[in-house]
Amino acid sequence: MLNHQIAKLFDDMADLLEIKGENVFRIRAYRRAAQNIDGLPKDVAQMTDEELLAIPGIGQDLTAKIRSYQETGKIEAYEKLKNEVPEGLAVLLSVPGLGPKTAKLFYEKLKIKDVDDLERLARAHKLSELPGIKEKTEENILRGIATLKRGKDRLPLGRVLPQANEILSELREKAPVQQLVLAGSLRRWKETVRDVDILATSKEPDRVMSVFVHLPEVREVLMHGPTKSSVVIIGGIQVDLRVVEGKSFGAALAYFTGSKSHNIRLREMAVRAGLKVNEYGVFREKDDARLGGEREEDVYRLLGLPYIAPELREDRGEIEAAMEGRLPKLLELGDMRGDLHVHTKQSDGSHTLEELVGAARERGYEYIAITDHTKGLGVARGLNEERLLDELREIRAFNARLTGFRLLTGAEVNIRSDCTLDLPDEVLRQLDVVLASVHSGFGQSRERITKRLVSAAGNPYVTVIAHPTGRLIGERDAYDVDMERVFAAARRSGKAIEINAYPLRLDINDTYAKRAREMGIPVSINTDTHVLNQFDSMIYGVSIGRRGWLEKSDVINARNTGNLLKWLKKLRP
Ligand code: DGT
Ligand code: CA
Ligand code: ZN
Repeated sequence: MLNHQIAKLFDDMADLLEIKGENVFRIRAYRRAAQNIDGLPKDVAQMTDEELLAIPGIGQDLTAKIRSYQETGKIEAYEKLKNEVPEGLAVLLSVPGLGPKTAKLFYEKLKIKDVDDLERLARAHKLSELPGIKEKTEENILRGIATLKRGKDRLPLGRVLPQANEILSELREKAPVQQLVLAGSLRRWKETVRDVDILATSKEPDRVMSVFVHLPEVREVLMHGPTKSSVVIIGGIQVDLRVVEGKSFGAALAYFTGSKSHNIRLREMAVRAGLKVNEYGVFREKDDARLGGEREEDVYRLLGLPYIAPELREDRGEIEAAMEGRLPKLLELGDMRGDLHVHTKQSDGSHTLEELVGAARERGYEYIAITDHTKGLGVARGLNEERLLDELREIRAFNARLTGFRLLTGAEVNIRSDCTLDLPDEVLRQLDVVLASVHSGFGQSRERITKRLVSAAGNPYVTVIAHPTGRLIGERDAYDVDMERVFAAARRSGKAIEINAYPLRLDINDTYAKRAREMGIPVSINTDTHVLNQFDSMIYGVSIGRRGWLEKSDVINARNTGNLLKWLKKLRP
């Protein structure tokens, strides 16, 4: 999938244009295009020109650039821009949170040439001696450098999973495999992964291995064995494939799904029961008699446990819960009845109400909430009162013509730096769903940011706190916020917390989701759709919810229309 590489190029182009002081609209167009391409679950190489042009921010010019990258691996305009900007400066731009203006300042005043230089000077507080640079900026830069370095060994799930699934479908097509599944952290839906672990059964392991190491996306073969091979594919992702015997498949799947700490706990239980559990099967210790291993359930059954879903296997209490018969009945994708975070053409989305409703119905939903950005977010053409009220009228008129589906009115309002929202209560009270989110002032202190979120949760008309921690996996850390206090505020006011299912957000994360559930705070799992196929990201949000032990009853948009409306009504003063 080329999406990430192209998105990164466009984003770099925006940085370079900014350094050169070019037209702000041009810069924004590149940024917006980058963001939207990165969020697509579908490979741009497989999209028609028409589909590309439907992506917000992508016109004829960028379509041509995408095609050129596809064909030549290069974008001419990017190469040209890069040559016009000093190399050291371009390196600084790779640090998350360090914008072009600041990078230029450092480059010119401090002659910083690489990331190590930058780190050293930030630690020595040399950066904050420059005008306009605060100590907080130094802290943010150090965090950015840490993210950058960490990002090299763990990749975001949302980047790796589509590529892993592509490999699976190619293998299914070209290799003589019987069973073929993902294992490891991907199967557990962990938010970042180190590599892709694939497990298969086959009568001809040799041929499977040979097809695998010759797949078109393979860039390097690390190991080519008779039943195990390792390769590196485009984007620097390592993929391991193992072929095992059918009678061991379940045991191997349990073993290679992990997590390691979950496996260790299982093996301890086995020892106490006079059993031996490994990747080949479950055996009786005293005579090595084979008791099972063909199916994954065997492993749990023979240890006297109910089946534990992969998303729970982190040794976070799931073994105890299984022993005591109190595992959660986990939420499933099919439980979701609608999506409460959807953008239209009115702000930075790219579709009409009609198109969105059609796509939502195809996914079996009963409702969606239209939540365009509001006026504080100029880059996203946020709606002012007047435009929002127009949209509201349009939604009501459209609703009157719908049967068996409900469009909810809404907005995604900005929680401003001074804790106020960018639309007045008289407007908000007319909406069914109000999402409140932070889109600015990420560098503020923990105290201030926490206060912003707490006060938003206290506003009588806010329904959901959206993407509450502001992170972008592998790119931008969460802002500094005391989520415990935000949760306490949400509990007091009965507000819901979002799991934003956009694959690079996954915000809140799994541990916060678990905490929310423990505190009895309702969760809303939403895709933040701007382009139709982003509706399909719901599975990411549901999986994070499952990693947070959520059940159907914990999630407001797993309710049917009537029950959701009842819940919404009770929330209002
Ligand atoms: P990752 O790759 O860091 O994202 O996370 P995993 O969980 O995929 O870890 P990985 O790829 O090293 O190994 C896959 C699974 O294999 C792991 O979840 C559990 C199992 N495994 C690997 N090494 C060991 C080990 O030394 N002991 C045990 N018990 N299990 C192991
Ligand atoms: Ca792995
Ligand atoms: Zn949004």
